[in-house]
Amino acid sequence: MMNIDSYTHVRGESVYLDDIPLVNGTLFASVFDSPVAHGKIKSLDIDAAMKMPGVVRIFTAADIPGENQIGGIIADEELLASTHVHFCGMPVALVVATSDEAAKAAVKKIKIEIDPLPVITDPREAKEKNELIIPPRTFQLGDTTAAWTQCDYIIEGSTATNGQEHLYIETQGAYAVPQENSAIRIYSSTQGPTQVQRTTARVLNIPMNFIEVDTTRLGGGFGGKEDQASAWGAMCALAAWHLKKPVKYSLHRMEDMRMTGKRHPYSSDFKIGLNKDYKIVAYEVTFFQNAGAAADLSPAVMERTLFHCTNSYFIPNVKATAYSCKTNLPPNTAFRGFGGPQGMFVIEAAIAEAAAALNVSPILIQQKNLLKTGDEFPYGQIAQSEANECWDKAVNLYDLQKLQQEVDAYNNNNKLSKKGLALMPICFGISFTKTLMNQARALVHVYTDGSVGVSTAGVEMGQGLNTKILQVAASIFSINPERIKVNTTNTYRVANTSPTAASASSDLNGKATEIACVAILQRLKEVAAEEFTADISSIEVKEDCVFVNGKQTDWSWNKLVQAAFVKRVSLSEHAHYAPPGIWFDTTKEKGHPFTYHVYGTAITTVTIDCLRGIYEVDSVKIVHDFGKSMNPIIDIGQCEGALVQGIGWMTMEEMLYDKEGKLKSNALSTYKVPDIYSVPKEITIHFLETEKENLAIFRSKAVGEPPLMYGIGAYFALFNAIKAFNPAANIPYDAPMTPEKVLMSLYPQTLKENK
Ligand code: MTE
Ligand code: LUZ
Ligand code: MOS
Repeated sequence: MMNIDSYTHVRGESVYLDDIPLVNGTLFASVFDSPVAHGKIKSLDIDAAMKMPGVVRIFTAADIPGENQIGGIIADEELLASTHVHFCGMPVALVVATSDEAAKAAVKKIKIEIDPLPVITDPREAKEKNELIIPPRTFQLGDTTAAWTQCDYIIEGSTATNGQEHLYIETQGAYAVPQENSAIRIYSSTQGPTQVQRTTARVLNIPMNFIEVDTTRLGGGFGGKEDQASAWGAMCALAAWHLKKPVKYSLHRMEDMRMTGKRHPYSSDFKIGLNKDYKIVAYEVTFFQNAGAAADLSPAVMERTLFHCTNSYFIPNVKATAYSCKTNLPPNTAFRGFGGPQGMFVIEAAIAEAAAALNVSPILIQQKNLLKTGDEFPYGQIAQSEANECWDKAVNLYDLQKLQQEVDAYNNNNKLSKKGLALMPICFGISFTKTLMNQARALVHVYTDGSVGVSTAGVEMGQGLNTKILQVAASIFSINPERIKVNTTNTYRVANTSPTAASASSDLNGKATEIACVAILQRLKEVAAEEFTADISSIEVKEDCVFVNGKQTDWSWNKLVQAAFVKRVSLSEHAHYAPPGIWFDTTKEKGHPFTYHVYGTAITTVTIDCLRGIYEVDSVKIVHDFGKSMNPIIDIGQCEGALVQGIGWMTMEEMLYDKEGKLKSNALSTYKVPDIYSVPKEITIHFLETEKENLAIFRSKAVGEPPLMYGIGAYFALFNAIKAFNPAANIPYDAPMTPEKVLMSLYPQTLKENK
């Protein structure tokens, strides 16, 4: 089935936050944010701003009736700064005016005096000064200390991966509309409607049942709206509550880039030990996560880094420690992969460094250490591994030997242009690592004309969730998909929802939808059984008709639904799903946190221009474990999109804060993302269809995040191309590998001498 949103998308009719028709009298908000990364507020002067045309009111921390607090995991983040600012871009005041332009103009007139305090931007410096968000955590398997003596080779090194701007096409925003009895409806561009509801209730000190959050769809979230959409919802609600008027705030791109957190930069140290057979015997790694100025989701992101620190390899002795370091940057947050990619980069760098030291191909070390079914992850879960299947399929299907020969031949024949090739296996755990978050609900109504309405906890953000939900309902009822409508995500219809995240929303919400539809279908079958005086087991509903003992009757779906209604049988169901069998004990750092894992392998080939340092990705050839894909068109789209987003993070997206904590890459003129010219010339995706245990919905597997990590392959393919030009190159493991860095690695001596 084609994505059900494509029709309105191509006609420009899809509704995003900024397309919602405005209620008469709507006011517009804009934030005044801190120009300084750390300091004590001496004075805030809003007099000139208040006198600007169209300004209605300016809100500060003093106007908050409830708690001035938006921290989810830890209560450490104010909605509006009261006495101190902790990062450049921290909201201080909220201007409300009769137009967006008037609000923006007034923001410029606000004056603030701040006594500066020391600014930290580097996570290692934060760790030295004991500025930590939470105490460090360590995952351990075997005994690394004893294992070093069994190693024939021991290699150490350091790595860094930079942050990444989400760059959802639709910026953050919210629209709060007052209702009777002081209730508030908030339209929000959020992945977590319940999070917006909960945060607003806390800020306004009103109960959650007075706050309705409604989300039609997002123009992208990528994790950036998992937690960080709440602030704008709460601000609009704060103003609407005081003024009894609708208030809207849709951020401008530069406001969004300046004020919101991004993917966490990491700085890491590794030590890897191998034996003569190239088996990895021991691995120690320390992660320094740059959390920014408040916890946000950093503790959970840090945890997933630890979970994925060995990628798809089995290593018998592992010790992985992570520090969540508090710096004066905007609080960093969820971003597709959620700390997993950062952990995987380090083990891949360790393997590359070991391969260079031992003068063998990294491919040999990767292949020899792939996870097998029955192997234990450092956190105690036993692997059901598809790693070898994906790897072998990729090597054979795409003829790795021939690809490598082509690269070598090209490099022998070309002096100023070199090719590089790298393999990137992935392994990603599916489930929120916090077990309680793995729950979802669906509300299904069959109307008396036979049409069906479905509401779930899931948010459509371009990933095709609504199409998959519709497929579930159409398949269980066996009716024409056109009879079904998937409705907006709304906290009055489905309550206490987890954010749409962790790639698990089709699994969880699809399953809840299935359970609701099966329950309704069962009641409908009972009605048919009575009508045809047949046993319920002989009744089938297929293709809009009722069948008895395999024979079609003259009862259509519509007739069945009407008969049920006349008999006063419920045509509605609210269902709950929580995946069984998952748990984690943080006191032991062991458990079975993931329902299952997703595997895959990518072969990436690149060409670098050795005069200019610029490069192209020639091809990425993937074998990916989709389970039994519910929707191959959507899943290919997810795979391609995630891959390109991963390549962007690894190669060109260069986020830059200066020493004062000011974002320099603050617009699309200074922050480069992949465009049509920089995507791989070829992307081939082979479906490894596995029909194993049904752990998700209809034997499919989650697809949203895992393919992002194939992008890491582009970094190492570039690395290998540089080595082909300059075998002595000492390339730092410092992503992204921008053309500047490629050039520096090609000619380190010459460039130094010319400086
Ligand atoms: N695809 C599009 N087009 N837009 C998005 O914002 N977010 C990604 C992924 N794919 C995203 C996307 C992220 S971060 C996640 S966690 C999953 O979609 C969430 O949706 P799912 O659980 O339905 O896969
Ligand atoms: N969000 C979250 C996530 O809260 N917990 C997770 O484990 C997770 N994983 C991936 C993406 N978002
Ligand atoms: Mo995705 S980072 O789980 O929103």
